[in-house]
Amino acid sequence: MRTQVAIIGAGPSGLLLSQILHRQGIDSVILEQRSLEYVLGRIRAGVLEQGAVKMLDEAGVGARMHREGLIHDGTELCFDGSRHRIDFKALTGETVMVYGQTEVTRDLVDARLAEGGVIVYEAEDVALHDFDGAKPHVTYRKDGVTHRLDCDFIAGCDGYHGASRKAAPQDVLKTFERVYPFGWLGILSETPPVSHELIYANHERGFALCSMRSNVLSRYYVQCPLDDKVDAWSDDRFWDELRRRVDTETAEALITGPSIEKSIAPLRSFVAEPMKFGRMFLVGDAAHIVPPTGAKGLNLAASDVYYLARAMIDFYDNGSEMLIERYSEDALRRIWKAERFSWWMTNLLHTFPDSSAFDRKMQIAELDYVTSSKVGAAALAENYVGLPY
Ligand code: FAS
Ligand code: PHB
Repeated sequence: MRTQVAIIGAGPSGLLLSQILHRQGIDSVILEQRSLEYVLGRIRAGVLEQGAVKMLDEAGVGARMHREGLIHDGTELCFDGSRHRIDFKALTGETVMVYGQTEVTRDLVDARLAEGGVIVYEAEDVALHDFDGAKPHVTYRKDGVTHRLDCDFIAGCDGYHGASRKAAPQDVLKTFERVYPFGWLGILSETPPVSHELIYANHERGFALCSMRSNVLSRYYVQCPLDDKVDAWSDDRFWDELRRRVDTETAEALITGPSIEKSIAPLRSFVAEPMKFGRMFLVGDAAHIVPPTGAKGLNLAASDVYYLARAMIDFYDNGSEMLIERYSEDALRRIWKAERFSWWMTNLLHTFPDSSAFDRKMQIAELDYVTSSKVGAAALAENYVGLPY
């Protein structure tokens, strides 16, 4: 089998890249190790920057997002027992879209399949070959049969644990990492959100976040120890802890209900450089991870796809390799600024086991500054709504 672009991974990166290339007449095949049901069952991101919204519109998959998504003009920071609003729209003229990654993935899969896209689910033992040579190709096993997929390019969209970064020459690859000493315990509940915007709470007991997927589906998180277990958290324990970490008004307004999903996610900052190895490119979580505090993970995947799709289209339309050669540099410039913002938000809002009383005072002073200074609030707002591509 042959295609122009072999894409490994049918998460948001792989699907969005395939859909955008298809609309420019460039064919691709996506190889996904899991089943579609498994991929759709993962509860992940919730907030889209305008850049990602534009990418989904350009990919022709924005209709349901605009129908069902929620436009948010701002967010609230809760500390010292009160909430303080950051007005994105007034400070930047921009807003964000609240629309779950599960729905983004579903919309992209529907579009790819409706437009004849080839997605091989449950593809096992995907391996990358000769991406530095004349015959880049990928092999994989499906239903016990080994297949070879010849291609011009390989896009490694296979996430943090994927095969692509592992296939890169390890003497060339440089990685940068910060692992945080806590995780996020998240639940999904079929209850109305406690507020019409997100609330990020800094409390001495730990961070909490009040988010949502729709007006009838809420998403909440509390910071928990890295070695914590989901089984140790009954729904009642979760709701009690969430109430203790937010302001009184929010705690009293909270409508609780049974959790329909409950999971713990670790937090890390991670970047792999470079993101191009011959004819193989790393995209999205395969190249970088951010702590979800800044809501950047899915949005960085979208900007990587923007840079790579632009480069591939230029190559096929004009025979130019300039943007192909610049992909890693262009993508990393935006990635590092999002890494900084996500690291900053995580340090601002979480309790750290080794924090001193002085460190805590610095956190509260920084929160007081960004919520009382127009310039400070604007700096947070422009990063949250998304820096330009
Ligand atoms: P993905 O990991 O989504 O997709 C990679 C795909 O490749 C997967 O389907 C995987 O099965 C497949 N794959 C892996 N190895 C393979 C192989 N060898 N062969 C074939 N296929 C392979 N971001 C936010 O903005 N906000 C959040 O709140 C948030 N919460 C998150 C919670 C968790 C638990 C995790 C893990 C991530 C979270 N993220 C969040 C980040 C997340 O949304 C990612 O940024 C986003 O999924 C990136 O998309 P992809 O790059 O496509 O990677
Ligand atoms: C979510 O709704 O899952 C979400 C929203 C914003 C974040 C992190 C997670 O910063």
